[in-house]
Amino acid sequence: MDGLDTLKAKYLAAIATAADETALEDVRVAALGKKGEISALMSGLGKMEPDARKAAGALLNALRDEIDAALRARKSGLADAALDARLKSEWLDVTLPARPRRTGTIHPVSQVMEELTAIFADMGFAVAEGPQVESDWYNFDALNIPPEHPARQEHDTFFMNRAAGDDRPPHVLRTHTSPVQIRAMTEQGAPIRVIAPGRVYRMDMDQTHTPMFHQVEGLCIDRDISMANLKWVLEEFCRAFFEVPSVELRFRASHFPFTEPSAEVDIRCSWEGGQLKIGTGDRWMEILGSGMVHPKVLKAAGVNPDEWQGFAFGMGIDRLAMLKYGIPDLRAFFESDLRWLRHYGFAALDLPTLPAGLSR
Ligand code: 2NM
Repeated sequence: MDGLDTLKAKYLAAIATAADETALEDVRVAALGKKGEISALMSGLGKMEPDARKAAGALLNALRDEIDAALRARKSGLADAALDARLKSEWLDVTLPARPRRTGTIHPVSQVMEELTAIFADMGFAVAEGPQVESDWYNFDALNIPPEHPARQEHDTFFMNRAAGDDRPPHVLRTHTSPVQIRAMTEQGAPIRVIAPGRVYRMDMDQTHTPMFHQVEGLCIDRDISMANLKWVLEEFCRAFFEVPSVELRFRASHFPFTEPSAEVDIRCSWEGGQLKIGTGDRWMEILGSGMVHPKVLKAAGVNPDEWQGFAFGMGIDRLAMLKYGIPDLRAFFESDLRWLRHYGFAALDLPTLPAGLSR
């Protein structure tokens, strides 16, 4: 049994240098397998004298246990190393975005519509919608605009075609969103508080006009609503929309067929170094039209003017967007130029809310 130390050294070295679990298994089979070297020595014990067998058996058992322990230790070391290698090669950053960022953007008009909806919702106004092709009754008659009014004439209004022989008055592309408010009053009655944002159409095309543009109108009817309520609502809107600490508004007497009295509203601003600042300054800029809804308009919408009264106002959304976001050319709004959209567009999913800040 003198060769046991050599045997032990040989197997311990083979175990230490086995490159992977397969090589290690080969070493185990060679040493401790049924036909392995140590197993063979153990089978030989039977032919020995009892005393010699006892001594040799104890030595062989110790050698087998030592080799077995070394095999197990090496095996768990190789398994750990294999797992480490796998984790390294199969590593995946699950926080990476699934797709490239910002494949599309929110148009400034949509952004401003979301902003003003959030502001007016906070003041209790619901959003109302209606058709873009309207009857002339909803677009004109109900709003106290008589047939001979210049706004009705061909040069302002888009008229839809009628079939030959059909001599009913033609439908029109709505020239303002007021018909939406007539429909809302007719359906819901008073009291009512709504805004109507949307597309409107007028036959006009130059530096500052496009045949389709966007308007928002507001309507608030209750038992004792006055111009004072109108002024507060408009100031609150302008302060929130332009994201400034305070604004000053000026009401100028004006005329609209659907309101009495009527007022055009200017906002204080400054124009310094080519930079427009809204809210304070030594200049005034017109931003909207407004007034107390005419009794004839309330009556047309089925609301009793002896019981109810209130204000209405209207302003251009495209112009609001140009003022707030410093966009110089109105016509670029509707050209679908991807470079323009990427430049002036807003990140999708960044919806404007009052608590988070409208435009961030
Ligand atoms: C404006 C100016 C003044 C207005 C009136 C109505 C309705 F339907 F209630 F009569 N809606 N909007 C209104 C009033 C619109 O735009 C410059």
